[in-house]
Amino acid sequence: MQFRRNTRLASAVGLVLGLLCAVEAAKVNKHKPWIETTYHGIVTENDDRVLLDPPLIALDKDAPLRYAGEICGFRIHGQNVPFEAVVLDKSTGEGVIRAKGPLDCELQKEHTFTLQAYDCGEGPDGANMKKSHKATVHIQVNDINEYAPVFKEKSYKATVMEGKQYDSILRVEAVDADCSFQFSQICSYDIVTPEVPFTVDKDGYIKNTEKLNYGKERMYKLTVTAYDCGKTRASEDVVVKINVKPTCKPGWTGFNKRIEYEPGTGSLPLFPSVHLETCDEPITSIQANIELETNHIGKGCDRDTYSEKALHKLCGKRPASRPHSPAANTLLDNTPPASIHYRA
Ligand SMILES: [Ca+2]
Ligand SMILES: [Ca+2]
Ligand SMILES: [Ca+2]
Repeated sequence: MQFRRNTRLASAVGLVLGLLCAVEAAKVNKHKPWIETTYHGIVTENDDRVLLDPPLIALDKDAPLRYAGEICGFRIHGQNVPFEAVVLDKSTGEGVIRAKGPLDCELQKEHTFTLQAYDCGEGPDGANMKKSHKATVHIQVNDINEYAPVFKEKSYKATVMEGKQYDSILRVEAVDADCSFQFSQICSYDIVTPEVPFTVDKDGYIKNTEKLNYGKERMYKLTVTAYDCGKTRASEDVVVKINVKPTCKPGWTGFNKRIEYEPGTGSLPLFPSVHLETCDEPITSIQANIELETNHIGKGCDRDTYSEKALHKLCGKRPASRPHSPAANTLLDNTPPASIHYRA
């Protein structure tokens, strides 16, 4: 009996001493937690996992003491920071940073804020809790290729001269709303229409691969598309119309070389709608020679036997009329169907 009583007493004393020691030890929180000074993180937009370098671990020299040596939390400082930091393991101080919601790289590419770790204090109530210094955290939001290239114009058109080789006829241009260079840059343009004598380069400049012929094709209609550097094709291809203009030749137009005239019908304008094509070149002087010829001289026409005066009368010549310029309404005098020679 004596032996059993002594054993009980010793156990009770030991328990009390042990508890006292534990309480005494827990009351001492000597050290504040320690974290790195700078962290760099990467998160992909529309994801919440942040890959942190170095990994987030808060150390406390009071470890392995309960409470004082444990990490109870991380605190983020900054306005509207879309991240939170949580403790994964109190005793190792391991934690993670994660996005509170989906991130949009197109809205904001980078986030910077400060982070602080705190230990568990001296007991379950967290009394005398100690905080670490503030670390700076930079987080970069990685892009997802969500946007397709979009052409700036609804359609494009240009006019080219036939027989000419162009370095550039026109430029098509597409833009892309993604936030990264890779997914927003246009890497290539492509002419979708097969077998057309045109190429497009990576900057969107279109040129002809051979000289064009107005007689063969007056207008080309090309469909062009664009790809971003993530190989996403434009949401809508664009139409490019290229008109071929015939080569300009300077000279007179708008007249007939042969004119029928019935004797006795009075005066007849020879060139009522004649036009001098100058091909937009500057003019220094214009010279025009008009020669009228009959077709039937020597073929039984008897009018040559008339005197000039009689011919004038017969053909109804007005006294003052005299051919002067092809552009004016030159009057046909006594000449039957005529050939006109001109020089400009
Ligand atoms: Ca501590
Ligand atoms: Ca994106
Ligand atoms: Ca894109």
